[in-house]
Amino acid sequence: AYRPLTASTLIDYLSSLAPMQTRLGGNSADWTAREVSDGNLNTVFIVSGPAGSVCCKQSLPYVRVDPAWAMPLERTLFEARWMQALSPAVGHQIPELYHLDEGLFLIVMENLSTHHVLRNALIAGVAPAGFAARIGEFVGHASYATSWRALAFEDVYALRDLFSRNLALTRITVDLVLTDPYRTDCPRNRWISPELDDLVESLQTDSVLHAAVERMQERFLSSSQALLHGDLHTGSVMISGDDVRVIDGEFALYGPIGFDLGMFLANLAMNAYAQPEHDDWMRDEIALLWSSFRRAYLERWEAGAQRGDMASLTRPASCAAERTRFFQQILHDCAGFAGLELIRRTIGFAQIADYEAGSNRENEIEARRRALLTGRTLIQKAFQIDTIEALLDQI
Ligand code: SR1
Ligand code: MG
Repeated sequence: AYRPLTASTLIDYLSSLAPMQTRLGGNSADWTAREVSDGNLNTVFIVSGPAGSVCCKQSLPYVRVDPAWAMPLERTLFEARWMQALSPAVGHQIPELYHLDEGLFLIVMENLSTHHVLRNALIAGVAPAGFAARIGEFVGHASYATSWRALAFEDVYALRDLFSRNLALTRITVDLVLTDPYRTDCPRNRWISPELDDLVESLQTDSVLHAAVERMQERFLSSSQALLHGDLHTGSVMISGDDVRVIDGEFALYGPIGFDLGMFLANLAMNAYAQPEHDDWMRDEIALLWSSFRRAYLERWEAGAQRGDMASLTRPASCAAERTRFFQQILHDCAGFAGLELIRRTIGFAQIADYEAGSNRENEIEARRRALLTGRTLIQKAFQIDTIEALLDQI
């Protein structure tokens, strides 16, 4: 039966699992559990023993950072299914899943003990240059492997049906990312200074912008290109040297590939707005994100080892025009969704720590203003942005 675990009840539970006894070693009396919850939704513990350690993540029946907001428990099940669906395609770019308890809504997985959350490493300025190439590869490999190009339509339908039941977290995205920031009557919105009032009001009353947001809502809700991570910001990545891991797949769903790319890209841009000394660095990372994604996806497409119904007629090498169209559409989506992420992380419910890393409040307000203005431009011009250089110019 479900019950929220504490450090000590978690140790009792793990001691009843033979594989955990082997993995942690010794006697359970020698094990320690430390709560390291950091994200908005769940509790996370690291359990260590003489032979090793594991990371345990459990759903709560509410949003961890806002207990008044009730939330169904299923999210850890979707995270486990996401790990299982992707691990053949992306290998160790995600943590290894050791155990899932469907009653406790608990995942036990690899503890990335030497890794740091990328957002924190960026704020501290210690992330190694080039990390975004690994994220581009991850998105390329994950999206190809779960696409209509790689799988028979029956297999895509099965996966898509499974993740189409991820209703509660998809609802969060539809509300928090795609809708709330543009409403004048949403109590979840907040911004740090009256100096932003005019700009926020213009975002919330501009019908031309709202029509462009609606176009992105349509892309998100009606395009099922591949299995997405669904929340790919810099807090969903852990890094240790050149070992870059994508975590927290609980928002997984079928959707447009540009959603994952745009969300990640926007978080790099906001880091540079908050810490202008990172400007050239983040520009390089964004260019790398795109080129690595494109290369990784194309590699798998051209190898053609997996062939689904969408790839049954052509040889990839012979369809350059189709390749160009395909990547251009992803870039359009990427630009539009990056715009939405810039705005929601600046005035919505879930804001980011990067903004507070700047030297003073005036700079923070300026960074937020830049994000809002750029977000609006990207949403409105998304479908005219045909190259990564043009996207970088807008950012
Ligand atoms: C209530 S959850 C708020 C945000 O946290 C998650 O990480 C997602 O980004 C979500 O939008
Ligand atoms: Mg998360």
